[in-house]
Amino acid sequence: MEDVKTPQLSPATPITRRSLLKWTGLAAVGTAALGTTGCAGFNEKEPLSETGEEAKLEGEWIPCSCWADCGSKGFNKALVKDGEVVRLGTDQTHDDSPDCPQLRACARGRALRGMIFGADRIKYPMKRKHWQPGGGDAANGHLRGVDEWERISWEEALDLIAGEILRVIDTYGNEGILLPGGVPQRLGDYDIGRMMYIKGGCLEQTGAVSSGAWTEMAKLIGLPEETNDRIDLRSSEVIVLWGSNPAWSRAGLPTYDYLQCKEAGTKFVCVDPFYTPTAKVLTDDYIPIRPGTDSAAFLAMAYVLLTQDDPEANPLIDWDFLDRCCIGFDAEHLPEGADPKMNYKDYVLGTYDGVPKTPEWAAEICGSPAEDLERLALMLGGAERAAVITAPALARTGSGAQLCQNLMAFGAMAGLIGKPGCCCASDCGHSWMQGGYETLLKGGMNHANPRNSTLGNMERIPNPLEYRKVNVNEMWTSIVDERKYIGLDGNVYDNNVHMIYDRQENFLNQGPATMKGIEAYRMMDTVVAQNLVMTTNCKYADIVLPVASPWERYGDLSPSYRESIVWFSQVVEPLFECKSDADIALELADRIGVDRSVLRPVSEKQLIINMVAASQVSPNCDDNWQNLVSITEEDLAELGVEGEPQDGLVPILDFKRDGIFTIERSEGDGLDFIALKPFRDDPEANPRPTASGKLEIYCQAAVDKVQAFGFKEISPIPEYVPPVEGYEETFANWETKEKGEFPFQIYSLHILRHSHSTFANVPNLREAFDHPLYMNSLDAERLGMETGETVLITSKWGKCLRPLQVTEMMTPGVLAMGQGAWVEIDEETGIDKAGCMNVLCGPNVTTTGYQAWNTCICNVEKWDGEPLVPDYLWDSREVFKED
Ligand SMILES: Nc1nc2c(c(=O)[nH]1)N[C@H]1C(S)=C(S)[C@@H](COP(=O)(O)OP(=O)(O)OC[C@H]3O[C@@H](n4cnc5c(=O)[nH]c(N)nc54)[C@H](O)[C@@H]3O)O[C@H]1N2
Ligand SMILES: Nc1nc2c(c(=O)[nH]1)N[C@H]1C(S)=C(S)[C@@H](COP(=O)(O)OP(=O)(O)OC[C@H]3O[C@@H](n4cnc5c(=O)[nH]c(N)nc54)[C@H](O)[C@@H]3O)O[C@H]1N2
Ligand SMILES: [Mo]
Repeated sequence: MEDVKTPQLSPATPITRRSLLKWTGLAAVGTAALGTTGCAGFNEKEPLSETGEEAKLEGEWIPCSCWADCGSKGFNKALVKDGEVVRLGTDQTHDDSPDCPQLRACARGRALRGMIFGADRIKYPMKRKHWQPGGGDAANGHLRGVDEWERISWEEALDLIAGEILRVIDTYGNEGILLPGGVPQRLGDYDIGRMMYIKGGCLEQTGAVSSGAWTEMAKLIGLPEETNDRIDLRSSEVIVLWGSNPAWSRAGLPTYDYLQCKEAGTKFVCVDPFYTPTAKVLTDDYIPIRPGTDSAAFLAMAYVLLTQDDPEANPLIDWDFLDRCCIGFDAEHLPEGADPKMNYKDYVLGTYDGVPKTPEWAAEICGSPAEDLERLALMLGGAERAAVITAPALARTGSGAQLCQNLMAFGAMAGLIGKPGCCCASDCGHSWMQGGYETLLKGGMNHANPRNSTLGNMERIPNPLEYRKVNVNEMWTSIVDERKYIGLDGNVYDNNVHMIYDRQENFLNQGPATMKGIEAYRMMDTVVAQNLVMTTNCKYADIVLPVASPWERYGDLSPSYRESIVWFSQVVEPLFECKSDADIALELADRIGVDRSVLRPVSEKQLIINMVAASQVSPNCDDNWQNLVSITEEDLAELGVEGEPQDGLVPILDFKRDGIFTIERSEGDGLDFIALKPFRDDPEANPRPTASGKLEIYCQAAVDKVQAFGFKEISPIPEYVPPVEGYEETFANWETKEKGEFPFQIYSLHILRHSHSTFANVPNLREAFDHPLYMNSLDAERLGMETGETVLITSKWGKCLRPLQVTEMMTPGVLAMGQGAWVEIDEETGIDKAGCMNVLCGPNVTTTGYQAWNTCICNVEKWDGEPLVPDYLWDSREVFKED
């Protein structure tokens, strides 16, 4: 990866013991849990023993896995000695082998100490100096983000928050309180959220995050986000990684698994705007493409198959599958009442619109050479064993809905669905879900597996205002501009939000249009944020509460891979004055008149044990589910919880000690997962959950669904639709190819430095993994720009600075940078110097309301102000410093 690394911009400050202490914040922490520190490295407080054997280290190893919402899911453990974490370790429960690899921790998991004990850790409840309750001028909203902080007591903080909740509900109704956040959350979700639901509801955000358009389209058209599992894929002749960069965004095992495929003879092709680190390791063949234009490429490949297929001499199309398993491919396979002209085949051939979707037609749009698209189509059409695996990134574009349908249509046509070594799917962004939902293990928790939502036996309470959620793309504009939004039920509502309560997310930073978000925050009566560290939403809040991290609580249960599950336990006592989300909710509940026994019928410990007890395993992958853990009366007494004894595969206390359970896999073990195989084999017996039971290349349900959302319209068949802020909009004149005010496309990458905005403050990770703006050398030459210089990026929505990385690995005309940096606005110029991608991304509404970060346009200029200092040298956001 050295060639994509930004050279240092100024000589690095030598790392002294003092500066290391300052960075990790360890020196500042006064609790016994932390103690003194050495300088061997931020994770290694003690040098390895002379022989290097971990076993010789004293202390207790406690499973302490990382909870960040990231694609990796490695396993972490902490060596705790005298109440201090002295070392981090990883999975050693079994020998490492390609078939049954250890779940090694990634760089971010290894940096957990730097975050948990770091300087940005929030220590005490705080109030913004010039904020007063009651709304109006007393809030001094314009000072959010720049005001001073005062330390206050928990009593005062909770009384103020409860008072504001009651006042806002009283004055504006329950929809006066907004709880942002679009990612399914852990236990925290059932605390403040649950409290508000019991209290009559609150306004929440809607709009798919990770999976983009797939979230709705997968159900409507019938193609799940499921690839075949890692061992089956070793039998593929070709795997096309169509915009997928596991070396960065699934930093656990997926790249290693793909290496096993390569070892077994699989050829890799990569289609991506970026010649990624994954492509460098795996691919024999690379095809560039512009963001948001993939549908055009798939249509062109379909054109090649349709025009060159010869069922006898050169079979390229799986006519049998199209006939049995799909609707909408041609005029003979349309649902009743459909316009016979509206079919995929005639659209591809241009029969009615006069535009044949040839490779040359596509090349002009997507920038991929026409001959490459033709070559790839011929490689895939009718292939014995070939897979096209995309990242969800492609569906996080303005034309993501069409992309989903196009991928499915091409895959069905080429015969790549439902067979060993074949699949055509999005890999859904998380290694623990690779191989689909057909896991061999199901944790008894909520969002791990849709087949089990016991939530540790805690009854789910719905939000009474569920039907009117505000779409994330309108969340800030409906406060700042229109004051109206379209609810989930399709009705238009007034935006009445006067209070924002931020919990386990950082959506001001992570949702589109951060600058609009800051404006919206500044218009509020009251903003509360509770977090571990001083994230963006805390910085712009009025009251900030310090939260105990999962290391400081009873622990949590987390799926880790198709065949592994992790249970991690408490490592240290809560730091400073931190409290868990659960305890904060209970104390607020008392103050706002919510019954704490309904809010929290069981303790956190009991809840987790309930989930562990409810976890199940299907070791033979045959739907014969068994309990994961056995429990005896003695175990219950030892754990101090209630429950029933049960039989299971592992004694519960062994699982608690080891923290990880893995089903050993081997080739030919019969546990492979092949997506959609039962459906291909017998579509009548195993229908898809679509209106027709088949894969819907013609999908009326999608038309209806999109209409119900009220933002856009969609065709029933997969077309190419230029997205808002797509390539086409970089031109003032498409015909003459004269560029416009925003001549570049820019898109986000999930980079190794952080998991979204989590870990983005850890200096060691900032230094280890840079965060530049990637630009092709042809563009740089034309603009007279060089690697290392600071450049100014301007979009319709904001401006930010970045050091430039000139590279041949980015498609010309396309720029990219990592997402997740904590926005750092210069109040005088309004320019963000941290490189927060959402300063640039627009709140552009999409078909089904998902977020379209990867279609954004911008300009880039030389910067004549002060050059950026490398961000690992920046001050922390520590508020109350302790010497
Ligand atoms: N290190 C790290 N890993 C993570 C995360 C993190 O924050 N940091 N987040 C995790 C989460 S929650 C998620 S949802 C996943 C997201 O995972 P992904 O969607 O896989 O991640 P991205 O980096 O956005 O995109 C992957 C690849 O798609 C390419 N790409 C982007 N847009 C397009 C396009 O329009 N067309 C084509 N052909 N290619 C495109 C990019 O160049 C990149 O190589 O990552 C997970 N993994
Ligand atoms: N431009 C652009 N933006 C993107 C993306 C992109 O590709 N491009 N990707 C998007 C994707 S896929 C995702 S999933 C989202 C993720 O966006 P978010 O869901 O906002 O995720 P994080 O930024 O990791 O923020 C999680 C926060 O929760 C805090 N936290 C962790 N545990 C606890 C706890 O127990 N209690 C409390 N109170 N707080 C806790 C963490 O410290 C952290 O600040 O970002 C999205 N944003
Ligand atoms: Mo995500």
